[in-house]
Amino acid sequence: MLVEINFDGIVGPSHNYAGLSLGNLAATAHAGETSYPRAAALQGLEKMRGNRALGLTQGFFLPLPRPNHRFLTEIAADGHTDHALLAAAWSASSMWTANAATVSPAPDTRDARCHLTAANLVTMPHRYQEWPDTLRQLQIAFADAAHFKVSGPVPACFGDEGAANHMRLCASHAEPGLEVFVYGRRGGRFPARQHEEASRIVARAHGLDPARVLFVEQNPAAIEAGAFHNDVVAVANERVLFTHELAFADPEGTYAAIRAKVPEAEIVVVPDSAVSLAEAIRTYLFNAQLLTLPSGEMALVIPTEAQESPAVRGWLDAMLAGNGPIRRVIAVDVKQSMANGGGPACLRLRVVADPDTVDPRFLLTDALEDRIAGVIEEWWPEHIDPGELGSSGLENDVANARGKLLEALELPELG
Ligand code: SUG
Repeated sequence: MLVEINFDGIVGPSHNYAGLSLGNLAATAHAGETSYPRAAALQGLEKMRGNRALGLTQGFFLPLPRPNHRFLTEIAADGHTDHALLAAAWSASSMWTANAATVSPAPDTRDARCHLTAANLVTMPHRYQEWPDTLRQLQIAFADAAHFKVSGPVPACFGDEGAANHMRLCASHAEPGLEVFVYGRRGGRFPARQHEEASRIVARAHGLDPARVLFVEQNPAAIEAGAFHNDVVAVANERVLFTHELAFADPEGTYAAIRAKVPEAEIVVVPDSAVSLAEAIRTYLFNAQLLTLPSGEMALVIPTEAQESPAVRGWLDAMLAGNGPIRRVIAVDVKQSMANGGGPACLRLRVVADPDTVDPRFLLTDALEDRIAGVIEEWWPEHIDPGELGSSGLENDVANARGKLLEALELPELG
């Protein structure tokens, strides 16, 4: 039985605000602030708990080893190394698993397996170093080769940021879908992190039917306004696309192409006059989880920042009063992640699969929820000042905390 499983990244014990992502306005605005890794990880866990309580299958990925000694060796780090580069080796950025890989479920692929291609994340040094450890984790979680094909990244000359720039529209998760790859045009003020070439390579490698694939250009104005990934301004689930009016370079052409291929598509467009692009990006209204509940109804899991915005709240209230496809709105507190530009949707990778084919050590249960919470409460640093990055005391605490989690989850292979 194929269902959508959300794999959230457990926020790592080195979570900090180093201001590393140019073009990600929240991350650069909070550079240098004190972070709270324990609170951050518990907020993430609470979101997972909430989604499980809705009756949904929930998975998770573990934080990667930090500081990353492989990277420190590669850059020949020494006592004079630039602090930002050093901080890159400490980043807990793998928590945003929407950037871990691009996923094409079995109904869409030529060999009828679910394909996952690890994202190379080459645009940002702190993210580029994620993929080897991410790939290892994907290979363990999805080791069942009859059902999954896990692949390494596309060549590093093309930037690929994974599922954050990929949407799937379909009548229901288990049926063939239209896969929409959204890329940015290079040359603007901020980097276009998803390159068209990378998207096309992934689509070919996954064996997608060219008739059920679209390549869509992101609106350069959206990147300029801080939408460094398309999932900051649009999200899709089954037959519904929920998008800001200014998300795509050619919105009408994009909607028409989607409707031509998925006749049942319902496109919910939020006009700029109701919620400006700046407000959408500040509040992360679109970085929501759009979920199909067991009842068949759709719910939108938004960050509290969106809930608290009068413009967003007004628009959502009107939407709920109407008879559109999204019937519930649920607000979650992921403020620690939000301050680095990561909302509810950044924190999860969607995989349509039969849960029985996934390594059960990556699937959340009541017992595992308690076990993970116990480890976080006991071992995750309460706070980190960016100046502490590089200290051996913090290094021991971070490595020890992660080690305790691997032990608790019986995943020694990731050590
Ligand atoms: O890649 N922030 C992440 C946020 C990723 C959000 N993911 C999605 N939109 N799917 C990024 O920009 C900030 C880290 C720092 O500055 O310390 C950071 O990496």
